Amino acid sequence: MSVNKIALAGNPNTGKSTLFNTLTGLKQHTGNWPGKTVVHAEGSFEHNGEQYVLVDLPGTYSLFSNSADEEVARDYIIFDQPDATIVVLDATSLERNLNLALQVLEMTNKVIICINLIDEAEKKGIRIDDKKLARELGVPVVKISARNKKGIDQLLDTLNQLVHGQIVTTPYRMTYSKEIEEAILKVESKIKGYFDGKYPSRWIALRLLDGDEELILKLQNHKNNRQGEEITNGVPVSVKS
Ligand SMILES: Nc1nc2c(ncn2[C@@H]2O[C@H](COP(=O)(O)OP(=O)(O)OP(=O)(O)O)[C@@H](O)[C@H]2O)c(=O)[nH]1
Ligand SMILES: [Mg+2]
Repeated sequence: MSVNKIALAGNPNTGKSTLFNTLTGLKQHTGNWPGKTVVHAEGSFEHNGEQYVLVDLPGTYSLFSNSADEEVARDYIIFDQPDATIVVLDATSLERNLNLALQVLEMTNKVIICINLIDEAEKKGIRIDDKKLARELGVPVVKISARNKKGIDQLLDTLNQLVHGQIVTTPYRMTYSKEIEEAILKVESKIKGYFDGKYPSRWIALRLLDGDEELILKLQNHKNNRQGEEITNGVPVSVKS
């Protein structure tokens, strides 16, 4: 049976680790990400007979690799290509939190928006129209309270449907000016050919147009390391000689 890799992303202090602990209980390992003094927590759980590995990414406000935390979170989504990324948002400051959500939506189709601290929002009289948000963002939106263990079953059922392809997403993507969109198209077609469509080409095109040279080196390294490997279900498997 295959194991589904799930990432938890979000701003600092949105309850990612609380959700992580709720889902994984005591089945977790912690350490540092390779070469970084950034805590890595990984745990596992089962739902409906399905196995999941959950990775608690560092909390960040963006994913532009301006810090070790951002780099770790970005690289995990781009290179490890989880089966789903749950973006945890704070219901009491949605507007600020949606910035990171939009960045994740540009990187992958497999996203669930999880609005946490819904109990706090209710206390403050904030009402969130999750259905409207889901329509506008093109991905499932689930409201939870990780601390009070509310909405967890719905989150897990949504996750189950997403990893089985029963939910098809159409993530919201920013449209830029005509000049930028033309430049994206040109760069994107080259990227698709060069990387065999393995990475999110529009997102890479945007990063390259932004002058992220370090990303080019990383992508090249990743491509070279993958040569001689066969990819099965998104997981590299060494080819037997
Ligand atoms: N009221 C309420 N508080 C919550 C909920 N979920 C988490 N918290 C609290 O929010 C605070 C931050 O939670 P964490 O789980 O540490 O947040 P985090 O996203 O892992 O934070 P970083 O690791 O710093 O990015 C803690 O005090 C939690 O107890 C919730 O559903 N309701
Ligand atoms: Mg945490």
